Amino acid sequence: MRYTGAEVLWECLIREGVDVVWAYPGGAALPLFDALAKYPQIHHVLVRHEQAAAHAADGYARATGKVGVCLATSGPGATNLVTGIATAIMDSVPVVAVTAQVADSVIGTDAFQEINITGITLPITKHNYLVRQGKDLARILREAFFLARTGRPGPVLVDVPKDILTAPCEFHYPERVSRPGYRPVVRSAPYQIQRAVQVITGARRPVVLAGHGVHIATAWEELRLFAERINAPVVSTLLGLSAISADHPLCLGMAGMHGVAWANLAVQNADLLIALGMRMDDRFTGSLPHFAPEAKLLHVDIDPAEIGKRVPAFLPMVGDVRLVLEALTAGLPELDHRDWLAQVATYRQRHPLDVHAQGALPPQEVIRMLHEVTGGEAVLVSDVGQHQMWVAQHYRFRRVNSFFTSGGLGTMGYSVPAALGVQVAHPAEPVWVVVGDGSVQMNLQELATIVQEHLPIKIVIMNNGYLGMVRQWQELFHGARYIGTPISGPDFVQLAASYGIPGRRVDRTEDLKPAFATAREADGPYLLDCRVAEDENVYPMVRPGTSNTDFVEDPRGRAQEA
Ligand SMILES: Cc1ncc(C[n+]2csc(CCOP(=O)(O)OP(=O)(O)O)c2C)c(N)n1
Repeated sequence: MRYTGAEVLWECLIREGVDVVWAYPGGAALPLFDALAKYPQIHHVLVRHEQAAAHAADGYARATGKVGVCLATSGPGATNLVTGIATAIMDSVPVVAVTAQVADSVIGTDAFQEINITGITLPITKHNYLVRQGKDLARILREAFFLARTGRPGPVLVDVPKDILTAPCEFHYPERVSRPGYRPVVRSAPYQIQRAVQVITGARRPVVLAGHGVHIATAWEELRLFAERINAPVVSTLLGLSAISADHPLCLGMAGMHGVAWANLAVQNADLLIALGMRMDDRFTGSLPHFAPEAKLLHVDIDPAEIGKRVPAFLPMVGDVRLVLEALTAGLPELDHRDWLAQVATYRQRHPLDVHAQGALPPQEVIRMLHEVTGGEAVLVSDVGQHQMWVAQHYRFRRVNSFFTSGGLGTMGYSVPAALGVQVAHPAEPVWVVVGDGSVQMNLQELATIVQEHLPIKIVIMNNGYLGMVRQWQELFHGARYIGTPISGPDFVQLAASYGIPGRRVDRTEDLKPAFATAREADGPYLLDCRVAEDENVYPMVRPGTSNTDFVEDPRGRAQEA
């Protein structure tokens, strides 16, 4: 049977199990949209901006573990994907981005809407392709999906010239992928497992560090069993949150620049760090020379390039976190770290995460109320800024893989479009978005997509009238000169209403509970515009370049103690 290139593309996507595509049309992409009519099994979501297509595909991928797919036309459509693709590579998210390109015969002539998107995305994709012949299309798509999801996942871009999309095209979907140079190691060697068992058994103050790799490897259960076997506390990175229930007695929460004090102290006083699928990001380690000075590092990652990149590993272990944990737990006896856990408990007693904020509506209370009304079971997407850190600190995730945010790139504008994908992945329950008044103004147009797709997304705006995180740095490090950070916005409740989304403004703590209950009970989407205190800072905070032991706590708390 003969197909056009466009049909081959959809046939390949169906064979890859794709049922939703986040896309925006244009001239070069027209044949793809035209052919889509023949493939009702693929649901096309018309986002309102290509950046949102990439974030939605990313959110869908994080929530399902499947490859997310976005599609854009040539030129500006393709360049609008760039921030979303960069977000995905920084957080190791499997996305296939398809871009239409101008016809092969005019490539290189500055044709209308021609842009070298493979050149632009070379450093931000795991791999990318410009398809030059129709006969290569199926093989390339097969490879693209394979590369995106295997090993350390990441985005792959496939650029397809329009003439290839329209021309008749042979279709043979390859059974196997042949990439001889690409063989991710998934199982660590048995002698390494033995060595690791020895090192872990010999430790007195071990700490497990759970990174995004725990989610990617779906190793939640294995993590819990491992931690319980060795009775070691578990500390998370930002993206490692929700790897283990916050209610678990061994779960300490997040360490790093805005980590909770007791988690940082546990890491800093450990004699062994067992790092699982995390990359020792600078926001996590603080000053490297001061990072966990007494600890040996046992570093497990599927990407050998991450091991020893920032912190030398005493024992490198390349492999899939789930398989490594399984092997380790099988080889380990139950260990007793009563004294160490008692010491960690004193860190928590001495440095509790109390809220000292005054004013009508402290932002931390908004997150605590969100936790209360959702019982810690929400599927939650956060944007980037202070509100993101308050979520990380105050929302106690009880359910695995329930928190989605842009960690590595810190992309403002991520949350609303990513929530589209997360909501499609979780159709049976509402997805909650926590977003600043700055971040929400970066992809507001997606409110229309929410309505068109009947997605019951609940949006909580932490509206402080500032680009709060930057304002905080100005206060602390730039003489409180607030230049470029006071930010105005629309009346978000009225704006939402104009899209057909009901909402409510919240000004006082006592109004939080009924407002959140209304949002939760609402049938469809709902927006809460929470007017939080404008000059609140995120504490604790480790000043950039200093040791994670030297965290600064809320001065109002210290004043109360004195
Ligand atoms: C696309 C993008 N531009 C700029 C920044 C730098 N930045 C980080 S946090 C932040 C402020 C976020 O403000 P808002 O969304 O209102 O959240 P808040 O910090 O007030 O909670 C800015 C500008 C960024 N992370 N991403």
